Amino acid sequence: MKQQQFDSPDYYAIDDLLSDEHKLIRQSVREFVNQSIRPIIEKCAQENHFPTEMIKAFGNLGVFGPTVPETYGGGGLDYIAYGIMMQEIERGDSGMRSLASVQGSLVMYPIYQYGSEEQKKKYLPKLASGEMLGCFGLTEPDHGSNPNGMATKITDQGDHFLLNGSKLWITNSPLADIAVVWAKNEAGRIKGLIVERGMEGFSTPEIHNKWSLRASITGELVFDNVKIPKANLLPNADGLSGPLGCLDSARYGIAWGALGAAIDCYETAKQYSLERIQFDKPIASFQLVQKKLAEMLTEITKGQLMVWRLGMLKNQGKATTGMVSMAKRNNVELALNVARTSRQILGAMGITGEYPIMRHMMNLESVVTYEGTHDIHLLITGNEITGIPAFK
Ligand code: TGC
Ligand code: FAD
Repeated sequence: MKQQQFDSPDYYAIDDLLSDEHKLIRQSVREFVNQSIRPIIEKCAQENHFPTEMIKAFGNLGVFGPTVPETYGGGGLDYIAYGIMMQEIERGDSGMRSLASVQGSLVMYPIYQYGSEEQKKKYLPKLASGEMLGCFGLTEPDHGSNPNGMATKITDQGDHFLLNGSKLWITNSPLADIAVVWAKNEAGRIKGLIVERGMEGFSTPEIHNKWSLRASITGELVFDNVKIPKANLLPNADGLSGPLGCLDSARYGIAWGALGAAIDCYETAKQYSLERIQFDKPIASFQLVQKKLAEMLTEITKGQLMVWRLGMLKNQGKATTGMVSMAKRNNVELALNVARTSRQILGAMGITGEYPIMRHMMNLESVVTYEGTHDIHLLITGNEITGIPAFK
Protein backbone atom coordinates (compact mmCIF):
# COMPACT_ATOMS: atom_id res chain seq x y z
CA MET A 1 0.00 0.00 0.00
CA LYS A 2 1.47 3.33 -1.04
CA GLN A 3 0.06 6.71 -0.22
CA GLN A 4 -1.32 8.20 -3.44
CA GLN A 5 -3.37 11.12 -2.25
CA PHE A 6 -2.82 13.80 0.31
CA ASP A 7 -5.55 15.07 2.60
CA SER A 8 -4.35 18.00 4.60
CA PRO A 9 -5.43 17.51 8.20
CA ASP A 10 -7.37 20.62 9.12
CA TYR A 11 -8.88 19.72 12.46
CA TYR A 12 -9.50 23.30 13.57
CA ALA A 13 -10.81 24.53 10.19
CA ILE A 14 -7.80 26.78 9.66
CA ASP A 15 -8.76 26.81 5.98
CA ASP A 16 -11.48 29.28 6.94
CA LEU A 17 -8.71 31.74 7.80
CA LEU A 18 -7.11 31.52 4.34
CA SER A 19 -8.05 33.65 1.35
CA ASP A 20 -9.12 32.14 -1.97
CA GLU A 21 -5.72 33.19 -3.35
CA HIS A 22 -3.92 31.28 -0.58
CA LYS A 23 -5.97 28.17 -1.35
CA LEU A 24 -5.25 28.46 -5.07
CA ILE A 25 -1.52 28.80 -4.39
CA ARG A 26 -1.65 25.75 -2.13
CA GLN A 27 -3.50 23.76 -4.79
CA SER A 28 -0.99 24.58 -7.50
CA VAL A 29 2.08 23.82 -5.35
CA ARG A 30 0.43 20.65 -4.04
CA GLU A 31 -0.28 19.44 -7.57
CA PHE A 32 3.30 20.16 -8.57
CA VAL A 33 4.61 18.21 -5.59
CA ASN A 34 2.32 15.27 -6.33
CA GLN A 35 3.18 15.20 -10.02
CA SER A 36 6.84 16.18 -10.09
CA ILE A 37 8.44 15.58 -6.70
CA ARG A 38 6.73 12.55 -5.16
CA PRO A 39 7.38 10.22 -8.09
CA ILE A 40 11.15 10.84 -8.15
CA ILE A 41 12.20 11.91 -4.68
CA GLU A 42 12.75 8.56 -3.01
CA LYS A 43 15.07 7.43 -5.80
CA CYS A 44 16.92 10.78 -5.70
CA ALA A 45 17.44 10.42 -1.94
CA GLN A 46 18.49 6.78 -2.20
CA GLU A 47 20.99 7.68 -4.95
CA ASN A 48 22.12 10.90 -3.27
CA HIS A 49 21.10 12.85 -6.35
CA PHE A 50 19.99 16.50 -6.46
CA PRO A 51 17.36 16.83 -9.22
CA THR A 52 18.69 19.95 -10.94
CA GLU A 53 15.62 20.15 -13.17
CA MET A 54 13.77 21.45 -10.08
CA ILE A 55 15.67 24.75 -10.25
CA LYS A 56 13.87 25.88 -13.41
CA ALA A 57 10.65 24.12 -12.42
CA PHE A 58 10.53 26.00 -9.11
CA GLY A 59 11.17 29.24 -10.99
CA ASN A 60 8.21 28.53 -13.25
CA LEU A 61 6.06 27.61 -10.26
CA GLY A 62 6.85 30.96 -8.62
CA VAL A 63 8.24 29.65 -5.33
CA PHE A 64 11.52 31.59 -5.47
CA GLY A 65 11.16 34.90 -3.65
CA PRO A 66 7.36 34.97 -3.40
CA THR A 67 7.43 38.03 -1.11
CA VAL A 68 9.84 39.98 -3.35
CA PRO A 69 7.98 42.63 -5.44
CA GLU A 70 6.91 41.66 -8.94
CA THR A 71 9.06 44.44 -10.46
CA TYR A 72 12.10 42.32 -9.57
CA GLY A 73 10.55 39.06 -10.72
CA GLY A 74 9.16 38.01 -7.32
CA GLY A 75 5.59 37.10 -6.49
CA GLY A 76 4.58 40.21 -4.52
CA LEU A 77 2.72 37.89 -2.13
CA ASP A 78 2.27 37.92 1.65
CA TYR A 79 3.95 35.77 4.28
CA ILE A 80 1.02 33.35 4.61
CA ALA A 81 1.39 32.54 0.90
CA TYR A 82 5.13 32.03 1.39
CA GLY A 83 4.51 29.72 4.36
CA ILE A 84 1.94 27.66 2.49
CA MET A 85 4.41 27.15 -0.36
CA MET A 86 7.13 25.97 2.03
CA GLN A 87 4.70 23.59 3.76
CA GLU A 88 3.58 22.01 0.50
CA ILE A 89 7.12 21.62 -0.83
CA GLU A 90 8.43 20.07 2.39
CA ARG A 91 5.51 17.66 2.35
CA GLY A 92 7.45 16.32 -0.62
CA ASP A 93 10.95 16.63 0.82
CA SER A 94 12.88 18.94 3.17
CA GLY A 95 15.77 19.13 0.68
CA MET A 96 13.43 20.51 -1.97
CA ARG A 97 12.18 23.09 0.53
CA SER A 98 15.83 23.95 1.26
CA LEU A 99 16.28 24.76 -2.42
CA ALA A 100 13.38 27.21 -2.24
CA SER A 101 14.31 28.64 1.19
CA VAL A 102 17.91 29.36 0.29
CA GLN A 103 17.13 30.91 -3.09
CA GLY A 104 14.25 33.03 -1.77
CA SER A 105 15.09 33.94 1.82
CA LEU A 106 18.87 33.72 1.87
CA VAL A 107 19.88 34.93 -1.60
CA MET A 108 17.04 37.03 -3.05
CA TYR A 109 16.06 38.54 0.31
CA PRO A 110 19.51 40.02 1.13
CA ILE A 111 19.94 41.34 -2.40
CA TYR A 112 16.47 42.91 -2.25
CA GLN A 113 16.89 44.20 1.32
CA TYR A 114 20.53 45.33 1.33
CA GLY A 115 21.48 45.54 -2.37
CA SER A 116 21.89 48.47 -4.75
CA GLU A 117 19.35 49.08 -7.51
CA GLU A 118 21.87 47.73 -10.05
CA GLN A 119 22.34 44.54 -8.03
CA LYS A 120 18.58 44.05 -7.70
CA LYS A 121 18.05 44.46 -11.45
CA LYS A 122 21.03 42.28 -12.34
CA TYR A 123 20.32 39.28 -10.12
CA LEU A 124 16.74 39.15 -8.79
CA PRO A 125 14.80 38.37 -12.00
CA LYS A 126 17.24 35.58 -12.94
CA LEU A 127 17.12 34.11 -9.43
CA ALA A 128 13.30 34.28 -9.42
CA SER A 129 13.04 32.43 -12.72
CA GLY A 130 15.58 29.77 -11.78
CA GLU A 131 17.92 30.88 -14.57
CA MET A 132 20.46 31.48 -11.82
CA LEU A 133 21.08 29.49 -8.62
CA GLY A 134 22.37 31.10 -5.43
CA CYS A 135 23.73 30.04 -2.07
CA PHE A 136 24.32 31.71 1.31
CA GLY A 137 27.66 31.52 3.10
CA LEU A 138 27.59 32.28 6.81
CA THR A 139 28.73 29.13 8.65
CA GLU A 140 32.46 28.40 8.87
CA PRO A 141 34.36 25.31 10.00
CA ASP A 142 35.04 26.92 13.40
CA HIS A 143 32.00 29.21 13.64
CA GLY A 144 28.55 27.64 13.41
CA SER A 145 26.24 28.81 16.19
CA ASN A 146 28.52 31.80 16.74
CA PRO A 147 28.77 33.48 13.32
CA ASN A 148 29.98 36.69 14.94
CA GLY A 149 33.36 34.99 15.44
CA MET A 150 33.82 34.45 11.69
CA ALA A 151 37.36 34.45 10.28
CA THR A 152 36.55 35.11 6.61
CA LYS A 153 37.93 38.55 5.75
CA ILE A 154 37.81 41.25 3.11
CA THR A 155 40.59 43.76 2.70
CA ASP A 156 40.11 46.98 0.79
CA GLN A 157 42.51 47.25 -2.16
CA GLY A 158 41.28 50.62 -3.45
CA ASP A 159 39.27 49.62 -6.53
CA HIS A 160 38.37 46.13 -5.27
CA PHE A 161 38.33 43.87 -2.19
CA LEU A 162 40.37 40.73 -1.59
CA LEU A 163 38.36 37.92 0.00
CA ASN A 164 40.02 35.14 2.02
CA GLY A 165 38.60 32.34 4.16
CA SER A 166 36.11 29.53 3.86
CA LYS A 167 32.51 28.57 4.57
CA LEU A 168 31.23 25.09 5.40
CA TRP A 169 27.88 23.30 5.09
CA ILE A 170 26.56 25.50 2.31
CA THR A 171 23.33 24.32 0.64
CA ASN A 172 23.57 24.43 -3.18
CA SER A 173 27.17 25.71 -3.19
CA PRO A 174 28.64 23.16 -5.65
CA LEU A 175 26.18 24.28 -8.35
CA ALA A 176 25.50 27.89 -7.41
CA ASP A 177 26.12 30.68 -9.92
CA ILE A 178 26.45 33.22 -7.11
CA ALA A 179 27.08 33.13 -3.38
CA VAL A 180 25.95 35.76 -0.86
CA VAL A 181 28.95 35.69 1.48
CA TRP A 182 29.41 37.29 4.89
CA ALA A 183 32.91 38.45 5.80
CA LYS A 184 34.59 40.88 8.19
CA ASN A 185 36.33 44.04 7.00
CA GLU A 186 39.50 45.51 8.55
CA ALA A 187 37.36 47.25 11.20
CA GLY A 188 35.79 43.91 12.20
CA ARG A 189 32.35 44.81 10.76
CA ILE A 190 30.42 42.05 8.99
CA LYS A 191 29.71 42.87 5.35
CA GLY A 192 27.78 41.05 2.61
CA LEU A 193 29.26 40.35 -0.82
CA ILE A 194 28.03 38.74 -4.01
CA VAL A 195 30.67 36.27 -5.19
CA GLU A 196 30.27 34.90 -8.71
CA ARG A 197 31.28 31.50 -10.01
CA GLY A 198 34.35 31.82 -12.18
CA MET A 199 36.07 34.43 -10.03
CA GLU A 200 39.71 33.42 -9.70
CA GLY A 201 40.54 31.73 -6.38
CA PHE A 202 36.89 30.77 -5.67
CA SER A 203 36.02 27.07 -5.40
CA THR A 204 33.00 25.10 -4.11
CA PRO A 205 33.89 21.49 -3.17
CA GLU A 206 30.98 19.15 -2.47
CA ILE A 207 30.41 17.47 0.91
CA HIS A 208 29.80 13.73 0.47
CA ASN A 209 28.30 10.89 2.54
CA LYS A 210 25.39 12.73 4.17
CA TRP A 211 22.68 10.53 5.70
CA SER A 212 20.28 13.48 5.63
CA LEU A 213 18.95 15.77 2.87
CA ARG A 214 20.34 13.35 0.32
CA ALA A 215 18.32 14.92 -2.51
CA SER A 216 19.91 18.29 -1.73
CA ILE A 217 23.48 19.26 -2.58
CA THR A 218 25.77 20.70 0.11
CA GLY A 219 29.33 21.97 -0.06
CA GLU A 220 31.99 24.44 0.94
CA LEU A 221 32.96 27.89 -0.27
CA VAL A 222 36.71 28.47 -0.43
CA PHE A 223 38.19 31.91 -1.06
CA ASP A 224 41.87 32.24 -1.87
CA ASN A 225 42.63 35.90 -2.57
CA VAL A 226 39.43 36.32 -4.57
CA LYS A 227 39.23 39.73 -6.23
CA ILE A 228 35.75 41.14 -5.58
CA PRO A 229 34.64 44.26 -7.49
CA LYS A 230 33.37 46.98 -5.18
CA ALA A 231 30.07 46.89 -7.06
CA ASN A 232 29.50 43.43 -5.51
CA LEU A 233 29.36 44.71 -1.93
CA LEU A 234 25.81 44.85 -0.52
CA PRO A 235 25.77 48.57 0.40
CA ASN A 236 23.04 48.43 3.04
CA ALA A 237 24.25 45.53 5.21
CA ASP A 238 26.41 46.38 8.20
CA GLY A 239 27.02 44.02 11.12
CA LEU A 240 25.58 40.66 12.14
CA SER A 241 22.07 42.07 11.74
CA GLY A 242 22.58 41.63 7.95
CA PRO A 243 22.73 37.82 7.89
CA LEU A 244 20.47 37.44 10.94
CA GLY A 245 17.75 39.44 9.19
CA CYS A 246 17.79 36.93 6.32
CA LEU A 247 17.60 34.07 8.82
CA ASP A 248 14.40 35.48 10.32
CA SER A 249 12.74 35.02 6.94
CA ALA A 250 14.18 31.56 6.25
CA ARG A 251 13.43 30.26 9.76
CA TYR A 252 9.82 31.41 9.37
CA GLY A 253 9.56 29.34 6.18
CA ILE A 254 11.03 26.31 7.97
CA ALA A 255 8.41 26.58 10.72
CA TRP A 256 5.74 26.06 8.03
CA GLY A 257 7.82 23.59 6.05
CA ALA A 258 8.46 21.20 8.93
CA LEU A 259 4.69 20.90 9.34
CA GLY A 260 4.53 19.64 5.76
CA ALA A 261 6.93 16.80 6.59
CA ALA A 262 4.96 16.05 9.77
CA ILE A 263 1.66 15.99 7.87
CA ASP A 264 3.04 13.59 5.27
CA CYS A 265 4.23 11.20 8.00
CA TYR A 266 0.96 11.45 9.94
CA GLU A 267 -1.21 10.88 6.87
CA THR A 268 0.90 7.89 5.86
CA ALA A 269 0.65 6.35 9.34
CA LYS A 270 -3.09 7.00 9.64
CA GLN A 271 -3.79 5.34 6.28
CA TYR A 272 -1.51 2.40 7.05
CA SER A 273 -3.12 1.84 10.47
CA LEU A 274 -6.58 1.65 8.88
CA GLU A 275 -5.42 -0.99 6.41
CA ARG A 276 -2.92 -3.09 8.35
CA ILE A 277 -4.61 -6.08 10.03
CA GLN A 278 -3.17 -7.70 13.14
CA PHE A 279 -5.06 -9.86 15.64
CA ASP A 280 -7.90 -9.87 13.03
CA LYS A 281 -8.44 -6.10 13.26
CA PRO A 282 -7.03 -2.95 11.69
CA ILE A 283 -4.26 -1.76 13.99
CA ALA A 284 -6.10 1.63 14.07
CA SER A 285 -8.67 -0.05 16.32
CA PHE A 286 -6.16 -0.49 19.16
CA GLN A 287 -6.14 2.23 21.80
CA LEU A 288 -2.36 2.59 21.79
CA VAL A 289 -2.35 3.30 18.06
CA GLN A 290 -5.21 5.77 18.41
CA LYS A 291 -3.28 7.51 21.19
CA LYS A 292 -0.37 7.99 18.82
CA LEU A 293 -2.60 9.30 16.02
CA ALA A 294 -4.54 11.64 18.31
CA GLU A 295 -1.39 13.05 19.86
CA MET A 296 0.26 13.58 16.49
CA LEU A 297 -2.79 15.44 15.16
CA THR A 298 -2.93 17.56 18.33
CA GLU A 299 0.68 18.66 17.85
CA ILE A 300 0.19 19.33 14.13
CA THR A 301 -2.92 21.41 14.86
CA LYS A 302 -1.09 23.48 17.48
CA GLY A 303 1.76 24.00 15.01
CA GLN A 304 -0.66 25.08 12.27
CA LEU A 305 -2.27 27.68 14.52
CA MET A 306 1.14 28.96 15.56
CA VAL A 307 2.44 29.54 12.03
CA TRP A 308 -0.81 31.04 10.82
CA ARG A 309 -0.73 33.64 13.60
CA LEU A 310 3.01 34.21 13.10
CA GLY A 311 2.38 34.80 9.39
CA MET A 312 -0.27 37.41 10.18
CA LEU A 313 2.18 39.14 12.55
CA LYS A 314 4.89 39.04 9.88
CA ASN A 315 2.49 40.60 7.38
CA GLN A 316 1.98 43.44 9.88
CA GLY A 317 5.73 43.75 10.58
CA LYS A 318 5.15 42.70 14.20
CA ALA A 319 6.85 39.28 14.34
CA THR A 320 9.95 39.32 16.54
CA THR A 321 13.04 37.14 16.18
CA GLY A 322 12.05 35.29 19.37
CA MET A 323 8.60 34.51 17.98
CA VAL A 324 10.16 33.07 14.82
CA SER A 325 12.62 31.03 16.90
CA MET A 326 9.79 29.66 19.03
CA ALA A 327 7.90 28.48 15.94
CA LYS A 328 10.95 27.03 14.16
CA ARG A 329 12.01 25.13 17.26
CA ASN A 330 8.52 23.91 18.15
CA ASN A 331 7.52 22.79 14.69
CA VAL A 332 10.76 21.03 13.78
CA GLU A 333 10.69 19.16 17.08
CA LEU A 334 7.06 18.15 16.63
CA ALA A 335 7.82 17.02 13.08
CA LEU A 336 10.69 14.84 14.28
CA ASN A 337 8.47 13.32 16.98
CA VAL A 338 5.67 12.73 14.49
CA ALA A 339 8.13 11.08 12.08
CA ARG A 340 9.47 8.78 14.81
CA THR A 341 5.96 7.84 16.02
CA SER A 342 4.69 7.29 12.47
CA ARG A 343 7.66 5.05 11.78
CA GLN A 344 6.65 2.87 14.72
CA ILE A 345 3.07 2.59 13.48
CA LEU A 346 4.36 1.16 10.21
CA GLY A 347 6.43 -1.46 12.02
CA ALA A 348 9.20 -2.85 9.82
CA MET A 349 7.68 -1.31 6.70
CA GLY A 350 8.46 2.08 8.22
CA ILE A 351 12.15 1.73 7.58
CA THR A 352 11.79 1.11 3.85
CA GLY A 353 11.79 3.53 0.95
CA GLU A 354 8.29 2.29 0.09
CA TYR A 355 7.09 4.99 2.45
CA PRO A 356 8.41 8.55 2.93
CA ILE A 357 8.76 8.44 6.71
CA MET A 358 12.37 7.42 7.19
CA ARG A 359 13.50 9.94 4.56
CA HIS A 360 11.58 12.74 6.30
CA MET A 361 13.01 11.67 9.66
CA MET A 362 16.59 11.74 8.42
CA ASN A 363 16.03 15.08 6.67
CA LEU A 364 14.61 16.60 9.83
CA GLU A 365 17.82 15.75 11.68
CA SER A 366 19.44 18.50 9.57
CA VAL A 367 16.49 20.84 9.83
CA VAL A 368 16.69 20.72 13.63
CA THR A 369 20.32 21.90 13.36
CA TYR A 370 20.48 24.31 10.43
CA GLU A 371 19.22 27.88 10.50
CA GLY A 372 20.10 27.85 14.21
CA THR A 373 20.11 24.72 16.36
CA HIS A 374 17.22 23.63 18.57
CA ASP A 375 19.02 24.92 21.68
CA ILE A 376 20.10 28.22 20.11
CA HIS A 377 16.43 28.94 19.34
CA LEU A 378 15.52 28.21 22.92
CA LEU A 379 18.17 30.70 24.04
CA ILE A 380 16.94 33.33 21.56
CA THR A 381 13.45 32.99 23.05
CA GLY A 382 14.94 33.03 26.56
CA ASN A 383 16.79 36.21 25.70
CA GLU A 384 13.59 37.86 24.54
CA ILE A 385 11.71 36.78 27.68
CA THR A 386 14.37 37.85 30.19
CA GLY A 387 16.45 40.44 28.37
CA ILE A 388 19.53 38.40 29.32
CA PRO A 389 21.52 36.72 26.52
CA ALA A 390 22.69 33.29 27.72
CA PHE A 391 24.76 32.45 24.62
CA LYS A 392 28.09 33.33 26.13
P1 TGC B 1 23.69 39.61 19.06
O1 TGC B 1 24.60 40.43 19.91
O2 TGC B 1 22.45 39.04 19.68
O3 TGC B 1 23.25 40.44 17.78
C1 TGC B 1 24.23 41.04 16.93
C2 TGC B 1 23.52 42.08 16.08
O4 TGC B 1 22.49 41.49 15.30
C3 TGC B 1 21.21 42.06 15.65
N1 TGC B 1 20.24 40.98 15.57
C4 TGC B 1 19.39 40.85 14.55
N2 TGC B 1 19.15 41.63 13.48
C5 TGC B 1 18.20 41.23 12.61
N3 TGC B 1 17.53 40.09 12.77
C6 TGC B 1 17.75 39.28 13.82
N4 TGC B 1 17.10 38.13 13.93
C7 TGC B 1 18.71 39.64 14.78
N5 TGC B 1 19.20 39.08 15.92
C8 TGC B 1 20.14 39.92 16.39
C9 TGC B 1 21.42 42.62 17.03
O5 TGC B 1 20.48 43.64 17.29
C10 TGC B 1 22.83 43.14 16.93
O6 TGC B 1 22.79 44.33 16.14
P2 TGC B 1 23.92 45.47 16.31
O7 TGC B 1 23.48 46.52 15.33
O8 TGC B 1 23.83 45.86 17.74
O9 TGC B 1 25.23 44.85 15.94
O10 TGC B 1 24.55 38.45 18.42
P3 TGC B 1 25.34 37.24 19.06
O11 TGC B 1 26.69 37.22 18.47
O12 TGC B 1 25.19 37.24 20.55
O13 TGC B 1 24.57 35.97 18.45
C11 TGC B 1 23.27 35.69 18.75
C12 TGC B 1 22.86 34.32 18.16
C13 TGC B 1 23.57 33.17 18.84
C14 TGC B 1 21.37 34.21 18.41
C15 TGC B 1 23.14 34.31 16.65
O14 TGC B 1 24.47 34.33 16.38
C16 TGC B 1 22.50 33.13 15.94
O15 TGC B 1 21.33 33.20 15.53
N6 TGC B 1 23.26 31.99 15.74
C17 TGC B 1 22.79 30.86 14.94
C18 TGC B 1 23.50 30.85 13.62
C19 TGC B 1 22.62 30.39 12.51
O16 TGC B 1 21.40 30.35 12.60
N7 TGC B 1 23.20 30.07 11.36
C20 TGC B 1 22.47 29.70 10.23
C21 TGC B 1 23.34 29.65 9.00
S1 TGC B 1 22.44 29.63 7.48
C22 TGC B 1 21.76 28.12 7.40
O17 TGC B 1 21.80 27.31 8.26
C23 TGC B 1 21.07 27.82 6.15
S2 TGC B 1 20.35 26.24 6.03
C24 TGC B 1 19.66 26.46 4.55
C25 TGC B 1 18.70 25.44 4.12
O18 TGC B 1 19.16 24.48 3.47
O19 TGC B 1 17.47 25.63 4.32
P1 FAD C 1 27.91 24.09 16.69
O1 FAD C 1 27.69 25.55 16.68
O2 FAD C 1 29.29 23.59 16.83
O3 FAD C 1 26.99 23.46 17.82
C1 FAD C 1 27.19 22.12 18.28
C2 FAD C 1 26.26 21.92 19.49
O4 FAD C 1 26.60 22.85 20.52
C3 FAD C 1 24.80 22.15 19.14
O5 FAD C 1 24.00 21.21 19.83
C4 FAD C 1 24.53 23.55 19.69
O6 FAD C 1 23.17 23.75 20.05
C5 FAD C 1 25.46 23.56 20.92
N1 FAD C 1 25.80 24.93 21.28
C6 FAD C 1 26.58 25.82 20.60
N2 FAD C 1 26.66 26.99 21.24
C7 FAD C 1 25.87 26.87 22.34
C8 FAD C 1 25.51 27.76 23.40
N3 FAD C 1 25.94 29.02 23.44
N4 FAD C 1 24.70 27.28 24.37
C9 FAD C 1 24.22 26.02 24.33
N5 FAD C 1 24.52 25.13 23.35
C10 FAD C 1 25.34 25.57 22.37
N6 FAD C 1 25.06 27.32 6.92
C11 FAD C 1 25.11 28.35 6.03
O7 FAD C 1 25.69 29.39 6.31
N7 FAD C 1 24.52 28.24 4.81
C12 FAD C 1 23.85 27.13 4.42
O8 FAD C 1 23.31 27.08 3.31
C13 FAD C 1 23.80 26.03 5.32
N8 FAD C 1 23.23 24.86 4.92
C14 FAD C 1 23.31 23.76 5.75
C15 FAD C 1 22.87 22.52 5.26
C16 FAD C 1 22.99 21.39 6.05
C17 FAD C 1 22.56 20.07 5.52
C18 FAD C 1 23.49 21.51 7.37
C19 FAD C 1 23.56 20.29 8.25
C20 FAD C 1 23.93 22.71 7.84
C21 FAD C 1 23.87 23.86 7.04
N9 FAD C 1 24.38 25.09 7.45
C22 FAD C 1 24.43 26.16 6.59
C23 FAD C 1 25.08 25.19 8.72
C24 FAD C 1 24.17 25.32 9.94
O9 FAD C 1 23.58 26.57 10.02
C25 FAD C 1 25.03 25.01 11.17
O10 FAD C 1 25.30 23.63 11.15
C26 FAD C 1 24.35 25.41 12.47
O11 FAD C 1 24.21 26.81 12.58
C27 FAD C 1 25.09 24.87 13.70
O12 FAD C 1 26.46 25.08 13.62
P2 FAD C 1 27.49 23.86 13.87
O13 FAD C 1 27.05 22.72 13.04
O14 FAD C 1 28.84 24.39 13.69
O15 FAD C 1 27.25 23.44 15.38
